[in-house]
Amino acid sequence: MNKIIAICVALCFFVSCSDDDAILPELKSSGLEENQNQLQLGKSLALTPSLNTKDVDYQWKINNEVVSNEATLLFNPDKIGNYTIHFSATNSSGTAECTYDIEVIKLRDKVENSSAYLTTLLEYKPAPGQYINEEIGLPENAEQIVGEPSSNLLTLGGFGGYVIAGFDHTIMNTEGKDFQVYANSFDGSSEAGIVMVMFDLNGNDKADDEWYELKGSAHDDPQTIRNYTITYTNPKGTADVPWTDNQGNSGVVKQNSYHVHNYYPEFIAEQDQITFTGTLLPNKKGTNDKGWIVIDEFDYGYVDNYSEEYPSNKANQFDINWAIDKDGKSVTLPGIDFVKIYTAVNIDAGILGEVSTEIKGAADLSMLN
Ligand SMILES: [Ca+2]
Ligand SMILES: [Ca+2]
Ligand SMILES: [Ca+2]
Repeated sequence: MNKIIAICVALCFFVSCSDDDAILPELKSSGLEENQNQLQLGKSLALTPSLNTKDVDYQWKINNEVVSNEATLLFNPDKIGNYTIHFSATNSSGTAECTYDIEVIKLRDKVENSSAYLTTLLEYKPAPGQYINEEIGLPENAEQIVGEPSSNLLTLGGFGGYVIAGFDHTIMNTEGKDFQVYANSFDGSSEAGIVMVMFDLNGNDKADDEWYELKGSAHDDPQTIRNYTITYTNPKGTADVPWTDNQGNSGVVKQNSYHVHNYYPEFIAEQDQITFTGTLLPNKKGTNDKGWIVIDEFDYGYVDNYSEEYPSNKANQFDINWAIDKDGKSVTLPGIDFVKIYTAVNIDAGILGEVSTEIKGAADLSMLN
């Protein structure tokens, strides 16, 4: 069971009775509303179970420690985590009990000066590509995805190349789409990238929690390959970059005459080989009526993809509810703090070179007009 979506209802019952004169204590309600199993750190929760009698001794325990003998517990935790709260009301006739499971989470709330856009670049590790080691494929350029998007691009190279960046607040998972990623797609040039998202569950402002893939429209396509792995070898010079994958295929990221230099990223730590793993999307390469190479779009759910919402936003929009875990199961996240975007196709587009996702930035939709 996923911790985040754990549905923890209050379990209430009465335990024993005797033939004493006191009224047997009975719970009318737990005092906990539905969907109240999550509490934001810094907020408090008043628990007042309603009983048929006040002629009882109250006891509250938090994680097995007695903390109060009042009728109401003001739960005011100072740490995130999972709490088991136990209530009992006892008199000479018996006991009524109630258990509450509360998950305390920390959201990085929007404040007055919060930015709608990415505020922190955490990692840029592109795969080989024709633009790598030149302007739009250099680490000093990667910072340009922070802040309001400009005309500047960041290329991620071939399959698996990625960038990780963060927002200065938690983007809440609201009804419908929650954030967008800016790119340079146009009709016939969709270079699909997958978005992974992370909620700062441990509340330490660091991207050290779990990544969840956002599933797009090709998720159930039989040609989509999850856990696709590719390894590129550095030719250490101006030459094609060889690759092998875990499907028994091999090939090269081919040199072209427009970009004459090594396509293997010369600024990453791995200077012999680099391996990337992710979900490989189907190859939508074709030719149009003029005979030009085109890469068709997916319906929704990918970056640098000419889907329906793209032309008016110059961006692809995403719903946090599309998140799936590593087994492909849907998860419900309260919000997200970090994104990881990677090129999700392995396509040689001939004269156009390898297909590589480009991005310009990302934004919290709740903060755009
Ligand atoms: Ca949403
Ligand atoms: Ca964290
Ligand atoms: Ca592009």
